[in-house]
Amino acid sequence: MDIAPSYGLFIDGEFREAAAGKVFKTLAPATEEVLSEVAQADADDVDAAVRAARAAFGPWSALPGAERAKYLFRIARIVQERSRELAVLETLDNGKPIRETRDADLPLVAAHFFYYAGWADKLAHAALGRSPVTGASEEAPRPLGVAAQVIPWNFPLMMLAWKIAPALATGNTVVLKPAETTPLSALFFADICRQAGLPRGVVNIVTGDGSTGAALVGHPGVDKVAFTGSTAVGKEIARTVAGTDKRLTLELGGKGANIVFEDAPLDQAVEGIVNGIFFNQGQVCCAGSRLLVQESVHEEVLDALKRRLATLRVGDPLDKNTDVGAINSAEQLARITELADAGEREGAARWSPACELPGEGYWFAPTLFTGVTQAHRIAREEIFGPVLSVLTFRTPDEAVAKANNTPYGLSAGIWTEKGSRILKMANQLRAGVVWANTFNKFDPASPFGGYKESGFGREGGRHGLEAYLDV
Ligand code: TXE
Repeated sequence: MDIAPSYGLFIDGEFREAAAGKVFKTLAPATEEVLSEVAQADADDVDAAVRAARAAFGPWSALPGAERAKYLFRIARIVQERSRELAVLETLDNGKPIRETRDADLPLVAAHFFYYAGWADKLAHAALGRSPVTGASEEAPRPLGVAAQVIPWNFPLMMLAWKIAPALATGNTVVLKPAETTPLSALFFADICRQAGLPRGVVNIVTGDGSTGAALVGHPGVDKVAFTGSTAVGKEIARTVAGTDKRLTLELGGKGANIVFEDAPLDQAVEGIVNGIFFNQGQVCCAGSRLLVQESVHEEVLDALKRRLATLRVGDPLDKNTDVGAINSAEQLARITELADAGEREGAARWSPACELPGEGYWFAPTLFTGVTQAHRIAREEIFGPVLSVLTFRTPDEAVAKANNTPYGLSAGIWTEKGSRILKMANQLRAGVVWANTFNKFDPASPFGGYKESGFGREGGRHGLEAYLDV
């Protein structure tokens, strides 16, 4: 994989340096090596990108949906063709295992473009009501205009796909800002847009830190803001957007409960618990970071879990056998360390399997805490790392009460053989997604989003279109 020594901003179909000439470095978190220097966009660059998106909006939104679909299909196919390069790049810049980028991230990125390509030519007619008397369509969906999209570092390409695919399918144009620690795959994607012949200005990528994101969100030429990231920044963005006519969707943090009943297929549940919290080093908004296990099987589950954790291979993310890679940044590592230390100080018991961590880079061993109570910070705050807090319950009602006892509401998992229990609890849990006998399963056709401090609006599926349309 050849990485260029420097990358520019992608504005109006061309790569260019930042107007003020500023740059920042992006590192490989597994080695702390500098991968490349990337342009740092300021307000002038953001303005140029928004203007380019505005100029492109008229012609793009006027295209018949079937024509827009062709571009999305083309992008999806190029992503598939270049998925090896993309997987390596994403793994280098993010630190996540290549097995995950290759088998999860990249297939889902392509699937998102395929899925929304399928909607582009059906919006005017499909599923929306037709008058039985006149035959006329009762609803006329219209794109919003220029979408400002700010995304995080945990799934750089997947978050890009979740944001760009529905926006383009519905006839909007885009200015997207990737996170400052993972800008490379979005710039590679810009090249894919060129390769697909996407008209200039339809997709613009501005790289930079939070100040670039703030300039973008606050730009008066933006019609819609879509943000995925921390709850703190989400609230700040909500304040910026309040009092304007911009539309807003927010996908923020989480503290998902993975609930295991005594009648669950326990071997399968243990796999689901591991996948729920150690996938992407736990840097997942919908991670199952709280294990709620029924008291009667607590010991059994814990023993099996520890045996399983001892088999996890932590290390070089480019090694196909690696299960747990590097933490994305020194800041994130510091946050995880601080919360795990608080767990110990507050009296929970800490356990990690014996594993040797590499000397360079940002690493955190898979960790679990037992004896956790609701009062502990590790039971309440999003850790966003490979740290599992184990709590127990006796009855289904207690499990629901504990699962819902959080300011967040993004995800939950239920492990039981009882179908009726799954249906009942899925309604009682205040979580945007509830998995049953599985965890961290994604599908472009399924809407995803949160309650409470996890944000509002849905991405994915038919509902994901609504965020980019006026009807
Ligand atoms: O997120 P930020 P950080 C949570 C997780 C993590 C914590 C901090 O708990 O430990 O947040 O992560 C851009 N206006 N999640 O600090 O700062 C920023 O440049 C506009 C959960 O990395 O929210 C980046 O592109 N944009 C989460 C993006 O926002 C601003 C994923 C996210 O960065 C901005 C990530 C501003 N004022 C972190 N300030 C999830 N829901 O999956 C920053 N940004």
